Amino acid sequence: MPRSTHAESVATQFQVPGRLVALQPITTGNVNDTYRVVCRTTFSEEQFILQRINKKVFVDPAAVMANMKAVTDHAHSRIEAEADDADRIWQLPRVIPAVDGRDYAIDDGGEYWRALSMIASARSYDKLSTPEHAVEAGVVLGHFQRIISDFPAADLEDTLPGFHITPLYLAKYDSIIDTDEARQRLDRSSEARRLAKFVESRRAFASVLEDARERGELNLRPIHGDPKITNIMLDNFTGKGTSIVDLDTVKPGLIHYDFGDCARSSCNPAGEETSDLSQVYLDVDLFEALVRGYLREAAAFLTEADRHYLFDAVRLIAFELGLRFFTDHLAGDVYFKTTYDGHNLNRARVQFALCESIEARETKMRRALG
Ligand code: GN1
Ligand code: MG
Repeated sequence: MPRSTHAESVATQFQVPGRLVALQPITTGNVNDTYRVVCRTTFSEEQFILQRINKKVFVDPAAVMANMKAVTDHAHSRIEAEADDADRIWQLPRVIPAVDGRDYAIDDGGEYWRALSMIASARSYDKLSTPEHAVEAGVVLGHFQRIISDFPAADLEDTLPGFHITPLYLAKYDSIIDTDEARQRLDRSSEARRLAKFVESRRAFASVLEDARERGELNLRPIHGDPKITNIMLDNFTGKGTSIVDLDTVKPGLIHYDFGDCARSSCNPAGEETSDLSQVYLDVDLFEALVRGYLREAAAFLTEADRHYLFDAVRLIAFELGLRFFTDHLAGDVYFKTTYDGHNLNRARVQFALCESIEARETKMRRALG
């Protein structure tokens, strides 16, 4: 059965009133399959997000959903409690229960699906271009981290062991680079060989955050895990940040992974899918604005040591994502979805170019961080 047929049969298994009218694929994610579902009754319409959880990546989908449910319940009550004093209406997707009461439904093929409420009258962007938008991206990330900062990280399961632990991605790379598939791909492309050299030249830096964590300078907290710019929603009516979505990577981690991922995706005006490396750079004005927005919320919970490592986090997460894309290219594109040959190689080129640009702007970026 094609996946969309499964999607259609599973779309009616959640507690949403009405009959199924439409099922539209949303193609932006690199891992899960996502659809917008429209259901109608005789007097109203309800839309929601339906997602097939990629079991190759998330081996325990039920644990992913337990994390998502616990953190969103907590965040919703914090949002409610602060609503009267807030400068906007904050939104956050709600996990919609299946008809049997579980937080997911399983289709005939054993695939796990979840339903999430839609964020009303808001949209996200692949890249950003104005400082105002950057401020909003920073505020949204800082706000989310703040309202979950008092949720005990120990109550969350580690649903993606090794996620954002750069030395482990390096170890994976080392195990792939010697395979026949990788050697063939390296032989075929001088760009691939150039990227391999890039990895070697940054090897020593890869453990900067994990070393700090081992020394006790940084601590595990609940994190979003994937706060790239496409996961941050702005209110259509006010232009203000209103929500962060894509909550399946919520788990214990370093808040630095989040800050680094948000900054590297927000402050590269070319976006992560460009193939024109001359357009890829870290825009310091956007970064300065992002930091301003972020600190407005995050100053309340960041320690001195946390702040010290924020620059390294941006450099590291750009490097790490490049390394993950490059490793996947060498492995034959087994993790990230691709739409053309060499897609992951190109994505890696972009992140490594961004990493170099971040290095060149270190002084200015550290100044912006205060
Ligand atoms: C993946 O699936 P998506 O697009 O939300 C990846 C992130 C990467 C991102 C890069 C679980 O996120 O870590 O930063 O692609 N998610 C997972 O676009 O690996
Ligand atoms: Mg994601």
